[in-house]
Amino acid sequence: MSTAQRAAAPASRPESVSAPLDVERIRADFPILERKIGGKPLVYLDNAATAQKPRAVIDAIQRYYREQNANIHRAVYRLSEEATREYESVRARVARFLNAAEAREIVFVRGTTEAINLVAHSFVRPRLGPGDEVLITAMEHHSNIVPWQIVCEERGARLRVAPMNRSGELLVEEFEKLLTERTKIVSLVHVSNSLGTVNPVKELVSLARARGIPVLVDGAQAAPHYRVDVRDLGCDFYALSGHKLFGPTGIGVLYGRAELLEEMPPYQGGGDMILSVSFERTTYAPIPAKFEAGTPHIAGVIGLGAAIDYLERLDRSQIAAHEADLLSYATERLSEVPGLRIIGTAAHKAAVISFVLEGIHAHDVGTIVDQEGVAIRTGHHCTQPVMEFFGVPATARASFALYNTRDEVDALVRALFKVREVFG
Ligand code: 7TS
Repeated sequence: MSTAQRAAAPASRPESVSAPLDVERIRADFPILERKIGGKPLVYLDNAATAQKPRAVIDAIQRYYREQNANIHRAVYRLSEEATREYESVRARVARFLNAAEAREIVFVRGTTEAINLVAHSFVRPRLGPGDEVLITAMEHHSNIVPWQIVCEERGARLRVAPMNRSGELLVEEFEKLLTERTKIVSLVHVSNSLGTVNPVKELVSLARARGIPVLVDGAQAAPHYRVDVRDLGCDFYALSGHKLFGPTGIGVLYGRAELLEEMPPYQGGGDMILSVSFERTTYAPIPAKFEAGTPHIAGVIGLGAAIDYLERLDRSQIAAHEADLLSYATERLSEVPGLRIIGTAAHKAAVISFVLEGIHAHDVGTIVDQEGVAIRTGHHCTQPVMEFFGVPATARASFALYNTRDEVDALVRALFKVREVFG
């Protein structure tokens, strides 16, 4: 099965999974899950916003600061060499994690947002003229809308939006119709953060690439849950955030095909991204250093490496099966709550459930379930156009990760019945 098919697999595939995920063992790896909130066990269901961190990640960051802290790439002493080696070894591990062809195709950035901005400004902006188009989809996060608006406005280009249906599924035929000789890039989300939709990325990439159009995939919500193979997907760029992948905040990855990264001008100027500097002329370092100006988030990279190692030690298909089970169980249980409507009912969904409770504002829902120790996100989830499409100001959203359990789904449902009680 290809990556895209695997990522798009709607339900658990128990036949392909040897044993269920040992969730209790996994929970023991995440110290924060021992916390109580107002005397009640924390039920953390906001994993799409950020995931919790296993001890391995926390320890790796601490070890770096306690034992290895030095700036990288610029000193001959052992400590700095050690830190440099660690930092660069994570690049190689990320490349393997994404099945990139080479480590130099991995650029460390602050997160998905910065990765998209980098591509918008360095790759697309110079190629964009009046009348040209950038194609996104109707379910993008603001970070995959606004950077394109900025460059389109500056260059007199046009942002086009491929529509979705009322289930939150992309209309592939409409997408295809919007691919023209004017399209300079397609930038689309792999898994929607507010609807949970898993897009058929491999198919969409191949439609665009067949017309010579480069594709960026926003993988912020996909990488934590599915095995991503950038070469199998065939995309030109892939963006992800470390903090959603059980790693630290402030670190993320831009994968870019070497050929394209090499053509691109630097995004920021400064130390570490140059070969030589004079007042007359500066020459740039080869990729990926060209895109990593200044002292990077060394501890973040090391923490990200530990997060990837942690995930690699687990069976990703077991994780996918466990999350699919949580999705179907939660979908079923939530339907018992009177007046609850799920927003986003795509056939291929990740374990993200947005919902509204008739007559009650999402923020009130969030506040009351918090009193029961249940953390869910409420609001527009940085997808205001999605809210507008579904005609709601906001939703409540439960998003699951490998350490969540059916008991936690039950806790959410109990808390929602309390909300109903309070609001009558
Ligand atoms: N793309 C998607 C699909 C996202 O879900 C997010 C963050 C981003 C991009 C931006 O990632 P960042 O790490 O650069 O901020 N999504 C969410 C969310 O759903 N709730 O809080 C942040």
